Amino acid sequence: MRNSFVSASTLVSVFTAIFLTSCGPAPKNSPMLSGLVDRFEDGDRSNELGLEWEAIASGPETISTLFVDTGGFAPQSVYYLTVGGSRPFGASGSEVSGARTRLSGSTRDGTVSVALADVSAYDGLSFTMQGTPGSYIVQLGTAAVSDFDFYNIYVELDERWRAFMVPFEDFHQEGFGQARTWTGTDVTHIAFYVNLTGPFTFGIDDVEFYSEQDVQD
Ligand SMILES: [Ca+2]
Ligand SMILES: [Ca+2]
Repeated sequence: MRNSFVSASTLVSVFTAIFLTSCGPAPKNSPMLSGLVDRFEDGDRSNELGLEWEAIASGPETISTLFVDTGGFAPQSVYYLTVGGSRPFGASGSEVSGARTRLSGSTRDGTVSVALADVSAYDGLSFTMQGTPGSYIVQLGTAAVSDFDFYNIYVELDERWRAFMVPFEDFHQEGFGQARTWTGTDVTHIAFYVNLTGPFTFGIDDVEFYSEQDVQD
């Protein structure tokens, strides 16, 4: 009984948030219905909230493109996201290259508008990746951070798929901006960037917020 009540009320708040934000005023924080961000199994470039994955390349000679490819981490996976590009030798930390998906905001055509994602019910982010051997950055953005000093973790990849489960407390600001306490109530984006330089290709799949309780059940 309790479960059905919770899911019904969550559903109502998400719908409320979608309609409220399309009408204008300050975005509200809405709990994510499920922790799932994307497994790419529908073959498109929109996440489960309906917001797009975007190729991000900032800085001279920095290139990034993305497309949905066949395969993935799990044996039953049909699709995953491939990111390819290059990042010049000596590129600075702000010259990023990779992929980003928003968890708040609107699509360009205005058909989807999502309030700030409240993931405080979850304990961390899980995802699977593989890629050109080297170091990569996985980033969580929040509305409280206004100077780009978002929360990062670093992972080492090679061509083999690997599954990661990273608790929120392992994500850290770099320290060039103002320190902000992580609340999980105002998440704006997830990004996957290369930390290596040179040409690269990497894959992303199974992006999901997890709770320890669900993992143990
Ligand atoms: Ca998949
Ligand atoms: Ca999709």
